[in-house]
Amino acid sequence: MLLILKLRPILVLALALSSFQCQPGANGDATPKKPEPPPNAPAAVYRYQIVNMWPHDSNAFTQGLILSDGKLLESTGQEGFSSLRRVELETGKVLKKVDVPKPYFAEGIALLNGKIYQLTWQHQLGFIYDAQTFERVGQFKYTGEGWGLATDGTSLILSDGSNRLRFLDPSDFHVARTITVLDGQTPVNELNELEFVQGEIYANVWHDNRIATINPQSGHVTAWIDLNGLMPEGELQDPEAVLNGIAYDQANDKLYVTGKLWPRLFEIKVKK
Ligand SMILES: [Ca+2]
Repeated sequence: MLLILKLRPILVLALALSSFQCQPGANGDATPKKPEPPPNAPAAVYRYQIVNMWPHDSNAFTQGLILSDGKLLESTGQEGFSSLRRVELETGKVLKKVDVPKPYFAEGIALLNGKIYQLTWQHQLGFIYDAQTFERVGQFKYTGEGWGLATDGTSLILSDGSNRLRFLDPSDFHVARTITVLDGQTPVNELNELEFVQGEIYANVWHDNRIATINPQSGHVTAWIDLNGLMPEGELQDPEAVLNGIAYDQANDKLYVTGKLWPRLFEIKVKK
């Protein structure tokens, strides 16, 4: 009995240590991870608040949107109207523009290490520009369609109209990995314009007024940002004038959204 009593403090200490060591991260990673709902759970739905509203070129068929150094970078689509632009946020004024010639239909863009990467829809060819001068400095190939593009700072993340996202290595454009995007167990297809926001991928979904927020490791939709009502439908004439275009100002934690042929661009705050 006396022996057990003497051993007990050691036992308690050992248990405390083992439970401490098992705490966060099963693989030894002590970094606290954002809790994720179980895979089968439906994603949360968030609403929004308009912080600011700015003019946007209602002839711009927006396919890619980025914020860099306080200016917008925008890619516009449609054959014969495709372009890469630098745009003044507050006025919508186009400060610099290069046209993408026929037959190309420009799609998503990403900015990585001083270069802008721009997809084309069906030509399996991307263009690379110097981010300052817009001089074309190269091109790259990929299979399938090109829809949206973003970067996590290492890879280029490409959507192709399916529920798959490809992570391309920018050194040689090989597919480093892919994720399949699911809301619970439902595939989320037609993923379009993309943005990397605080460790998650934000994705427009074609003809949907909601943005999916996606875990870049698992592909699970963690939430929907419901933007219904943001742009009154009565003000849009073209059925293809849909929500498309997400830009994130990392330095100031500001989120911007617009749509194809929309006359306005919005800064929004997500209400969780
Ligand atoms: Ca974007």
